[in-house]
Order: sequence, then C-alpha cells, then structure tokens
Amino acid sequence: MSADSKSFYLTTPIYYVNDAPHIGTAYTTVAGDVLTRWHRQRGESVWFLTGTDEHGQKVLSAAQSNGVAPQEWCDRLVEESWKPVWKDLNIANDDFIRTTEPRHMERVQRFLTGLKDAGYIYSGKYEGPYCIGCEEFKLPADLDEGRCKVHGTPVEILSEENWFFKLSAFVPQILQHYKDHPEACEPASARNEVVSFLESGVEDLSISRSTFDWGIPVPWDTKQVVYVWFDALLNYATAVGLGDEAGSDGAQKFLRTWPADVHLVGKDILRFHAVIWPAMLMAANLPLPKKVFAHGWLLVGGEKMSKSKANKIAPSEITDHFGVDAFRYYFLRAIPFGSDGSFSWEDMSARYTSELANDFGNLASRLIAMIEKYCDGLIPAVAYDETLSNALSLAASTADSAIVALDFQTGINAIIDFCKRVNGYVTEQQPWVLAKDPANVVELEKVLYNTADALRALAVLLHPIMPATTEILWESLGANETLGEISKQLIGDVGRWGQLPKGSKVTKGAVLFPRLEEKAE
Ligand code: ME8
Repeated sequence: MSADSKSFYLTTPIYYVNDAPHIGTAYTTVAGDVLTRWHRQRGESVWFLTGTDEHGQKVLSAAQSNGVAPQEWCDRLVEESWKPVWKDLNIANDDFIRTTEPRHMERVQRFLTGLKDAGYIYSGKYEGPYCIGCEEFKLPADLDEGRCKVHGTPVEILSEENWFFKLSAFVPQILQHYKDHPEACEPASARNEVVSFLESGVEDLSISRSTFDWGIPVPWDTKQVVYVWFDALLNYATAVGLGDEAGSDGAQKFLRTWPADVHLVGKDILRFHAVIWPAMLMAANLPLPKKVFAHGWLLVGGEKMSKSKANKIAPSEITDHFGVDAFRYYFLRAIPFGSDGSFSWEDMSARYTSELANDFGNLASRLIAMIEKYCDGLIPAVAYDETLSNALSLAASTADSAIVALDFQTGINAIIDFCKRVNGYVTEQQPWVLAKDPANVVELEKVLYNTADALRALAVLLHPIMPATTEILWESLGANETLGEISKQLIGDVGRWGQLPKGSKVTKGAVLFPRLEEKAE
C-alpha cells in the first residue's frame, strides 16, 4: 500500500443511547463533519465514523425504566432519534457503528482472545467504587463524600471476580509516546493532565462484569460481559475491519484507514482515550492514533450541559429558530475549540444578525440584485483587484492551516474577515453611484465582477461549515453549470482569482439568512 492511499480517518465518540442527542453531542459531531468536509475539499480521501454505544448498565437501566428490552430500546433510539438528528444537521458520515452489531461484537471477542493469548488478561477480584453515570471504576480522588464528582450521585461498591487487563504494564511506554509525539494528545492542557495522571500511578483495569448480561460475552467465560468502555473504544478499529483475515475486504479497509488521524472527544472522556485505548492497541501491537483531541464543554447557566440534567437543549430548539447552518457555524465560531464555552441565545442572535445575515447574506443578495439590474443578470468580464486577491490568498491559507490544526475559530475568523473586507470594497467603490453614469460601465462591471468572484471564494471556504446555504449561493452565481459542484472545489485552488466565467447567468435564490423576527412570527 502506498502512503498516499491512506484515508484521513476521523472519529467522534460513540454516544450512549440512554437518551436523545443534545447540543453537546451535536457539537462534537458537527466539528467532525466540518473537519472531514474540509479535508475532502483539500482533495484527500476521507473516512468519517460516528455511532452509538449501546451496552452497559447505563443504557440497560434507561431501557428498563422505559419498560422496553434493551435491544429494542437501542434500535428505537438509533433509528428514531440519533440517525435522524445527524441527517437534519447535514452530517456526512461515511459509516455509523452500533456496538450491538455482529461486525463489532465478533471483532471485539477476537481481539480479547488475542490479548489473553498474549498474556495480558488475568483473573482477579475487583473491589471498589463504580459510577454508572460515568461507567467508570473510580479512584478515591474522583469522589466527594462517596459521590461521583461528575454526576453528584452515590457510587456503587462493587466486589466481583473479574477479568483484568494489564494496563499498568504499558504506562512507561505511553508516557514515552507523549514525549516523542506531543501532538498525539491535544490541546496541551489535556496532554498535561494525562501525563500527570499516568505519573501518579495507574492500576490494572477490570474489563468484565458478571452482575448483568447486557454486553458482549467474554469468549472464554460467557458468564461475564466485556466492560462497556473496553467494548466501546474498540469501535474505532472494529468499524474498519480490525483483525480480519489478510486479503479480505475488512483487512484492506483497515490498511487504508488505520491508524485514525483524529479521535475527537470531549474532555470528560479524555483518560479513556489517552490512557486505556493506547494501552489496548500497544498490547495488540497496533499503531496508535495520530491524535486524540479533547474539546471543552458547552455550559448552560454555568454548568456542563448533559443528558441527565434539566439544562439539556435539543439541537432542534436552536435550528428551528436559526436554521441548521447557523447552528453549525455558531459554536465553532464562538468558542475556542478546547475551551469551555457558554451558550446564550443573545450571543447567538447577535452573531447571526451581524456576521451571517448582514456581512455574508446581504453581500450576496446585493451583488445578485446589482448584476441583475446593471448587467442583465450575466456575470461581467473577468476583472482583477490586487488587494482583494491578496486578502483572499491570506484568508485561504490562514483558514486552511488553522482548521487542519482544529483551531476552527481562527479559521472561521479569517474567512469572515475576508467577507468584511469585501463589504468594505463594495462600500468604497459604490457601484450604485457608478451606475448612474454610462461612462463608468467598465469600472462598474469590474467592481461587480470582483465582488462576485470574492463570493465564489467565500461560498467554497464556508461550504464545509454551512453546506446548504453555500449551495444556494453557488446556484445563484450560476457556478454549478460552469465550475461544477461546490463540494468538488478545492481549498488549494480557491485563491486563484477570476474563476467565475463571463456570461454565467445569476439568479436570485432564497434569502440565505432570513431576519430573525420574520422567522419567529
Ligand atoms: O461518553 N459539551 O458517551 P456520551 C460538549 N459512550 N460536549 C459534550 C457535552 C457538553 N456539555 N456533553 C456531551 C460517552 N458532549 C461514551 C463514549 S467513545 C468510545 C464512548 C459530547 O453519550 C462530548 O464529545 O456520554 C463527550 O465526550 C461526549 O458527548 C459524551 O457522550
């Protein structure tokens, strides 16, 4: 296999199906979608995986309290809730893995058998606290008067004969890995936390449970089921053919995708991904993911928004008012990825109006209206403006390097700054004044062409973030017919000025970002 046939492989966490998606889970999934769309527009081959985590006590108890068998509960939530919400948010994942699928369960069992044969699994007794909310064995420092610090709920005291994984044996190697490859765990604050956790001493991990049966049976001891996190982490590899026979489709897929380029996670599940997961892979002699990136939390009323709290917000509560693309834009634009950020309706309304409706939407509608009025609806002769063209090149390269480094905010800012620059150009050039005197026709057409080509570039650069709105603009500019599909436009080529050909027909499309008060009526 040649190196260039390796896909850019990105994963989101697989979410528990104890409830429906909320804006926190949507935040990670949208970020993954934006990043993978961006990489596709860099001309790369991409594989984007999301899915659901369906085993364990937390999901089982959600099913039980709804009086439904766990499999039926999972099927219902996945089909009626998770998949439709991702579709509504325009998430273009290539695969969706469910941990109750045979393709996953079989590969987990095979992996576990391999680890046992290699001597990394032994039987022992676990005695200690467990939080079902976290699905995690707790350390004394994780508790506050017998309650989990994350959930505020009392922990269970477990005392069970379990199977253990020799996690502690891998600690020196993992520490060395982060020394050699600091980029493997980002941002730096997340890496520092992981390193001090590893340095504080890590114990072996109990990887099976015997007190309930909603899980993958341990192949050599079917009275036990695999610990839900051990099962769940493996999804990233089982979904792309982990352990399949050499030469099979699965094995080829694995060669093309593994190791993952980015595991996107929230900081709540960093340790699982940056400590347990690399140890599991090391034990199986598999390459480690290139990067685990832990983003911050969305806070509502100062608290982490979560499924178990009353502060959860469904994506539709926001998209019904602002539209899907504004939702996709807002969180990545407003919050530095990696930091916590508060959601507020006021801030979102303000940005919607100033950045999306005024700076971007109005620019597009004014330009189309002026080309219709002054140029019979046809793109005028190709023109060039050095300042705008230089500003575009800078915006495109800044956005590209920031976004591939997961600094969405800097990337989007660069694009929006360019949009503001184009607005400034139109204000300075005053095409509506030029239009008053036929002697200015060449100058007028030049201004309109430059504005149109700048909008062509803005549509391409904003497409990964706001796919539906930019499609409408692309259609309005007549670009589908002349330049082809917007999703096929390359980021590397976006700065080449003068791509819109003379004579393409522009049409007035739907308003890109309607005024909010009209929508609320
Ligand atoms: O942890 N702000 O699933 P989960 C930002 N099944 N992101 C948030 C968030 C918030 N307030 N709330 C949730 C699990 N998230 C496991 C994962 S992976 C092998 C198994 C996002 O349903 C964020 O990505 O509890 C967080 O890590 C994830 O949802 C937790 O989802």
